[in-house]
Amino acid sequence: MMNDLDAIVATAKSAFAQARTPADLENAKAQFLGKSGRMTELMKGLAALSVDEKKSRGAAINLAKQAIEAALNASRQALADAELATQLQAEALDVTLPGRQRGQGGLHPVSLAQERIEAIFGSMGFDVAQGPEIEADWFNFTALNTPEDHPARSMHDTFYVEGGSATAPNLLRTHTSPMQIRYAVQHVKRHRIAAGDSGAGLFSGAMPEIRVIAPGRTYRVDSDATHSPMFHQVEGLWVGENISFKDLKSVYLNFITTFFETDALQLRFRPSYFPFTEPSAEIDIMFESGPLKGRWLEVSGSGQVHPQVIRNMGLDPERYIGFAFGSGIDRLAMLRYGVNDLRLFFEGDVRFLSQFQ
Ligand code: 2NL
Repeated sequence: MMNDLDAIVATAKSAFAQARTPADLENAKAQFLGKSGRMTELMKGLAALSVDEKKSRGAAINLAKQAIEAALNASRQALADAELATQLQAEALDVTLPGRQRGQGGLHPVSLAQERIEAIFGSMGFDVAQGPEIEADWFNFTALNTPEDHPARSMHDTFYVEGGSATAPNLLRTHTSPMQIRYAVQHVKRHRIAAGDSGAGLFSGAMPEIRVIAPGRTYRVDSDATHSPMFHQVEGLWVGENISFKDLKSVYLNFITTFFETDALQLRFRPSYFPFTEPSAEIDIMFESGPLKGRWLEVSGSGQVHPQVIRNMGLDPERYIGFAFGSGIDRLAMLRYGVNDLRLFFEGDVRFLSQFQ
């Protein structure tokens, strides 16, 4: 038979065990050990007993109280342990997981292609010239021997911008050749002054060769799967006293085999027409292996710089002659990286771009 004290101890133990929080537990404690708790009430009851009864009843109550305190401490400890376990669980750290890193950026494939082009022509002694994308009509068309009524000058093909005049409109350059004109004019000015020349008229004195490429953004009113209103071009120019098509062929062949990292390709010149070169030729290549094998691919326009363009550089065409070419960087990048839609380059989709890191 359970006496009244054992019953209180059992009730206290089960009340403590049910406590889910320290606050629950302290409330339960108050019911048994507090000022008006069950044990305190029992102690008060001792006053009415005889000395002998007080002794034995008091000892029994004390034992019960100690049992309740022990159960309370055990429950406090259990709650603290559980809380610690929960906290450790929440803060669990798997030191074997890979670290979280800041995303690694990378160059755009068109920039990668442009860097390769600059390095390759740099190794052949070409300077790299960069300049304005908003150009004057003179540098973009007239200096390049483009007739006043040439269709390329129409609003249909060229983006004209505010700020120019009717006779000298400002436009978005349609190729990077205007930069080569700027470069050539500066080159000629500098060297004729260095040679003690007065600087008037066309220059026919001695001068170091002009060897330059002009890479960069260009703009035309055109937009479909193979044309973007903004695209990238690289033009090359080599002007000296005896620079011929054989130099163009060796330079371009060296460039294209290095760019694509293969000698297994053929190169051909196909007669063409540009206002700024005479004669003019398209340059085609054909890979002898790989996924593009066996198809002629147009990669550049080229030609011997037109005498009028040589004059517009300030040079005497009786002494100076050379070649020029213009290639689309985007198209070269598509061929090199196996991209089949030009628009992928300009949509900014990270899933596409991150493949080039
Ligand atoms: C094309 C055609 C070409 C040139 C660009 C050039 C530059 C100067 C003088 C003479 Cl400064 N010519 N550039 C010459 C022939 C062709 O590019 O369709 N490119 C994609």
